[in-house]
Amino acid sequence: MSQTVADQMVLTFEAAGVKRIYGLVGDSLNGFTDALRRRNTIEWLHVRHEEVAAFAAGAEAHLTGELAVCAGSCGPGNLHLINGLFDCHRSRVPVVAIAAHIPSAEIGSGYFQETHPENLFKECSGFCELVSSPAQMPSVLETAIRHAVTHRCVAVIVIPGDVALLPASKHPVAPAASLLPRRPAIVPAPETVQALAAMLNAGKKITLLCGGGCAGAHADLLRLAETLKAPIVHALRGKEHVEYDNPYDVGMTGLIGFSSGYAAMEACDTLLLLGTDFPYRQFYPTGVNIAQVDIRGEVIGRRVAVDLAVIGDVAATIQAVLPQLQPKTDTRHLDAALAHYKKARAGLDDQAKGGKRHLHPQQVTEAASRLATEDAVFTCDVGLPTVWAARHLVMNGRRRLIGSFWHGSMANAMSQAIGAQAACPGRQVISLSGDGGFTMLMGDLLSLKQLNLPAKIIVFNNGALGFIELEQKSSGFVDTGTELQNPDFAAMAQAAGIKGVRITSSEEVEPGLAEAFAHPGPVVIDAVVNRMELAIPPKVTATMAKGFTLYMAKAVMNGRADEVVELARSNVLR
Ligand SMILES: Cc1ncc(C[n+]2csc(CCOP(=O)(O)OP(=O)(O)O)c2C)c(N)n1
Ligand SMILES: [Mg+2]
Repeated sequence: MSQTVADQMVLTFEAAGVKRIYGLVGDSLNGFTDALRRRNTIEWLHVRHEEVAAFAAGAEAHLTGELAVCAGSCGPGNLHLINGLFDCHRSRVPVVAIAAHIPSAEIGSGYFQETHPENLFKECSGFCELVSSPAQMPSVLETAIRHAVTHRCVAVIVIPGDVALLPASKHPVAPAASLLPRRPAIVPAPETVQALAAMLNAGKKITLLCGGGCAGAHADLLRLAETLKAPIVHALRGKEHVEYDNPYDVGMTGLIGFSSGYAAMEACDTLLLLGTDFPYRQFYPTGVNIAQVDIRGEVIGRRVAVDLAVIGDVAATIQAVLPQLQPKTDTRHLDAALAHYKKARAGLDDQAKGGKRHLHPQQVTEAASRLATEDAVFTCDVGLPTVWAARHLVMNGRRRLIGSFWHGSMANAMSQAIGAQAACPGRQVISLSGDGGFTMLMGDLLSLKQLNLPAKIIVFNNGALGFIELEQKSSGFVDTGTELQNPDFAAMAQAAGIKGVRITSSEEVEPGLAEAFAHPGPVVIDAVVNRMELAIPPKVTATMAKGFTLYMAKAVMNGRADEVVELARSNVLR
């Protein structure tokens, strides 16, 4: 049999080092999956929902830094990829998606399952093209791959099922050295480095805000902080890269951050933003000098007015500027920030202690962090699980943390755990799932068993869409539509042939997690946690207090006085 376009696609992915493709089969995709089956070099990981395939590919790309691939069949099949792809695109991880398409002769006829993927995928990709002929395919796929790895984004190739089955063109398969160009180091211009040095030398109280762009720059950051006697605040995406082994760490800022991170930014006279696009304007200080370092010049200054824009890698920029810095000796700003952090940290650690009356999610997270392996991969669902992860997971430079930190979609955690576990079979993978997030894409619990992925899924079973409930209460709304009536998730897992562990009290946390982590296969840990946890962010404390007062008044008026008492009790009498 002569080589088909689909065969050629498989060979190209193989050359690009792709080990597995996540997806779900369908008529229009059969040519491709059959080519995969015949060639037998790339694994087909079939999931129950295409959204999971996209999240899983994104997690693989996040962990490995390499290209990952997902695929969906025509119409609804690839439409289901979209939410997960938005997450990949906004998290800036290299993913190629194959969107199989209806028969080429029918495009535009209003055919069964017809959509226009080039339009649909436009917003969640940096490259999206329709392949209409065999001669066109190699160049489109190669460009998609180069686009994804160069810009760390999603690239989509739309291909009608019949085109995939046509004989391939005579185009040779590109080698890896051509498909996967290495990103060069970006060093800022010499006059920019001088201007940065001048600003930092003039500053008396300097604070660093560090984001995901600080990956790989830990040692450089510490040298900079030491030279400047500067506290290091991080945004959530910076946590896995900057928080560990860091004597200058003063915590996270932002809506779900804690007070010391916010205070260290408020107290400075010079703020240096390093590899962060931290979006919340209200958390930036006013009336201070600000320099921002990023590899993408276009994102500089879009959150806060900056005095100096620096295009460069974080590590390369620090290395360039350090020789021009006069080491500072005054440690008062740093000392104050560290003292504040110590207090804030103690308060948080206190919340993670076992409660007498309730099982607190903070305790479960802290114990999971303590009992997990040194190179564990954690994923956390959007909602309160992200808050607990940000505050109670301890990173060490080898552990990883993946969430939906830009797109902010629910149901990311278990889906990402699937990709993380598939890409790193030897590592412990722990999903911190909300009961809302878990049940949203619960069908793919079955994939853990079917694909033999031993991920540990901790479900924070608080019987509610908790984060939103908290938001509603804190803005003075009486909470509506947030109740979740759940089954016993551990029993449900058992019924599906997956180990289930149910934890209902503080004493059961350690033995329950230890048992789950020791199990060689997948496990669902149903942690029945307190519904009414207060996770009050720093700057909004005052407004929240007002909101809570209003809420309580409304709740009392609505005959829910018991709840008000319970809320107060469960947070005071832990
Ligand atoms: C797909 C999607 N739908 C809705 C939301 C809005 N939202 C954000 S967090 C949240 C609640 C999450 O509930 P759960 O997973 O149970 O976590 P909890 O906060 O209760 O721990 C909702 C509805 C969202 N972010 N994504
Ligand atoms: Mg919940």
